[in-house]
Amino acid sequence: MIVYYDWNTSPNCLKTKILLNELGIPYEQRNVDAATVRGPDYRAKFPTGQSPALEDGPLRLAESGAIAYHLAEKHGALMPKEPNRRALMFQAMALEAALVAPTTGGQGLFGELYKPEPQRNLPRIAELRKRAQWVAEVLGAVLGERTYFAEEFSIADIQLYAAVAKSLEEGVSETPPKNLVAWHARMSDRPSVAQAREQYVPYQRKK
Ligand SMILES: N[C@@H](CCC(=O)N[C@@H](CS)C(=O)NCC(=O)O)C(=O)O
Repeated sequence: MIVYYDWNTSPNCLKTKILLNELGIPYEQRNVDAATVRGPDYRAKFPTGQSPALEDGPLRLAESGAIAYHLAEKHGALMPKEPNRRALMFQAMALEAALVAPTTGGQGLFGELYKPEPQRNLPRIAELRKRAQWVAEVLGAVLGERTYFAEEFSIADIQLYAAVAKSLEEGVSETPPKNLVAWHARMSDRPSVAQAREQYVPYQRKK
């Protein structure tokens, strides 16, 4: 059985939880925290020292995107078969890793905002906020009139959801594209997402 390492405050783990819910496959969950992922036992298995991570038989896998590709492929779900839709899925997966995560993730805006106030880099925060607005516009333009990023629901929507939800819900973009707001509402209504969010305890800003 798959062993899944979950950190309940992690938006990256939120993606994997949604994925597991959508696939409906059995797995054993091991809860981790900062001390676990930074410890030598965990790092010996997963050199990045990050969650989410997975053991699937002899396979040890970190990186939410790699986990998504692996499980979707293995279970023949959540990846369009039609080549153009599949290409749109790859594009959205790449945008998440190349644009969204570096802008808003732990190395980006939210990483900066979650530092104790005296350590925050205010000019960098201002720059990242502007960039986050631009990234939201790019995502809105890429999504266009579609219901989901690859026309049909896919791992790309799951991969983008955590950061987009956090940004929209925390008011990062002053004027987020309407179609992206509608996509977020559509995603939040999915039972897999609602259920994953029940176990998710987002980081709180430090004063
Ligand atoms: N690119 C990775 C990012 C994973 C990541 O940053 N995980 C954070 C939790 S959200 C983590 O485990 N950080 C390790 C630490 O804080 O020491 C992914 O998509 O899985």
